Amino acid sequence: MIKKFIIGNPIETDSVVKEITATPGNIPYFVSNAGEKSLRLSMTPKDKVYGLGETVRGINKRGFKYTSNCTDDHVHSEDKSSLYGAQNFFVYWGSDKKFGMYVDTPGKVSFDIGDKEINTFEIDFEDFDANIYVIEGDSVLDIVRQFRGIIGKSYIPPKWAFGFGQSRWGYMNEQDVRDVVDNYDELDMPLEAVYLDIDYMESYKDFTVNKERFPDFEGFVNEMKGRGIHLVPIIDAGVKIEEGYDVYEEGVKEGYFVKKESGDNLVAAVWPGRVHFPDFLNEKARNWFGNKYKFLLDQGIDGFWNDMNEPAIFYTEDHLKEVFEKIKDFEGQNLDVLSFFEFQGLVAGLSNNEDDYKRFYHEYKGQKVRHDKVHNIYGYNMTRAAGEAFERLCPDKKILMFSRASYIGMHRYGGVWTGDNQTWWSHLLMNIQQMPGLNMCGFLYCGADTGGFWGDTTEDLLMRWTQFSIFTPLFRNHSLKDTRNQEYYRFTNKQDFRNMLRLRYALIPYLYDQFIKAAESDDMLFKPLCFEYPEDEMAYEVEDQLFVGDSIMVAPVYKQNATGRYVYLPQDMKLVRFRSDTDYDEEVLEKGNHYVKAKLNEVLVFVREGKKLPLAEPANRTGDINENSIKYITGPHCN
Ligand code: MIG
Repeated sequence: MIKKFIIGNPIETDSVVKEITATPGNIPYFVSNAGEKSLRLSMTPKDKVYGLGETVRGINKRGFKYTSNCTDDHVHSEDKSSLYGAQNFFVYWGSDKKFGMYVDTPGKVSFDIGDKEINTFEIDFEDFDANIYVIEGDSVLDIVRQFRGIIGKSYIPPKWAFGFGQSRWGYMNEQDVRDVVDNYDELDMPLEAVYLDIDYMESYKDFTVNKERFPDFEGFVNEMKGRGIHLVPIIDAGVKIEEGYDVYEEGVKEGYFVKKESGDNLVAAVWPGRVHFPDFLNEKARNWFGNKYKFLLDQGIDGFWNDMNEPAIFYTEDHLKEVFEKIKDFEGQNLDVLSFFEFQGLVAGLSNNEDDYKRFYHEYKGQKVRHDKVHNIYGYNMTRAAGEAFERLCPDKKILMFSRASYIGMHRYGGVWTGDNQTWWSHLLMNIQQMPGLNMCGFLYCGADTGGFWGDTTEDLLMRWTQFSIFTPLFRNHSLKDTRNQEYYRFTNKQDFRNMLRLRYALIPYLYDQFIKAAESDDMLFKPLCFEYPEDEMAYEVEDQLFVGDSIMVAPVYKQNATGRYVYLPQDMKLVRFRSDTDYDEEVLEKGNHYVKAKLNEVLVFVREGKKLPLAEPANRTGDINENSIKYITGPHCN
């Protein structure tokens, strides 16, 4: 059962697609305090809170404050309240209170779940305006299903998007890309896609291709297609200011860019230097920008990733001017403890500055709205622009699309990747723990930069990370320019990596099938143990194992130098220790705790009681997997 409550005068986000009549009166469970712009609830120590999408820390969100405020911050340490996404849905699973809540507001909102006061859950609003949906149900999964039922079906990518994608910021030209494909092919390693980062563009201009680096782009796309490889270019939110550049000129002429109070287009800077930001909230601008993807679609491109759409801002021209002015005052002075840090902060504070988000306006649903009031739906609407355009331009074809910034509602148009992580073991664990929260909020097609984006990866970290990523719908190895190259063929144990890639391809029929089922039935692909075993006290303790679909549980090794790990089985299961799709040992283990060995080249999968895991004979491309080759590994008590 779902009830809607309205606080103040909310700005609509189009995230809920089902018409629900608002119930007058107070929001249940919480005490509302309009003066403090907050909702407050007393928790008992055993109560649990799940959800909130892509956030730091564990699966049970208690013990920290999370702020929905799409942020370009690449240091996802556990003290960070805001990452790239804003997904305001959670399930409260307490001893006497059990409910789900979706706080639909496009501005900033914080969920303090026992941070300031250990047993108090406080939702703090920047503006006390929101549509609140309260959902009652029999179980966490039932509440999730009901919630997903009102936000519309999750995006389904083409099947090839379950193949493996190699990426790196630093592939400069077609030869770099060709080399990657050659290397994978030579070692007979599966590969499906190569990602094109900003260097494919001409001067970082969206919907252009650098002619020197890719002299015949369409020909190159076809050459790759002939080899079964998809090229997936990046698209950035900012549009370069440059005379003669059609996207810039049309946007100016039609008034499609975001504007300052004065009515002038906002001048901000990102990769190309000065840019304007398209007003994705304006329906006309959204249609216009969406149609621009045609430039690449027409050349055979069938997948994209949308970046920098929080939006990330290096600086705004106005703020930069102010800083240059202020800096003069510091010249020739004795910079002491206070003045030095103030001076340093002037420049450091230029990028992604909160005040800059108050300098510009959108034309949203016929109203002029200041950006900070709708900040969290900007990236969502960029991806919506693309998704809606694909429906117009190529209704019969599925296009791969995922985004960095997100808000609930965007899950209908694309997936997400979790942005710039680090080459840290803790970020492998974070990747594992973020998946259920994302799934709860409708984001099924997701994954992280396997191996870590910032910093130099190590072979063992990449191996363990890969052993988890072979289960995530988006499986991409991506890294930052000038860090250690981390394509799989660069390492000592190439055969082990090849085996893991082949295992992924053996699993694709299962994963895709389970994905489609989850999308169609508003279910989750990755489930924490306690969602399926709510009566099992121990299951609530386990935050590093997940069910993947109906048949299996994974227990990734995410610690440096570990040669095994403790695993909790909520029921009898069959352990399958995979070294490759054909080389594995099996053992039935009883419900309870076990220490399970896993060498660096071994991945642990547990087949559930009464279930079967289908494994296909792998191929190097998704389209070459022969579904008739499927064999089954059966769980215990399976007939
Ligand atoms: O801030 O396009 O998260 O994946 O390689 C850097 C360059 C801009 C950020 C993305 C990252 C991508 C990078 N981009």
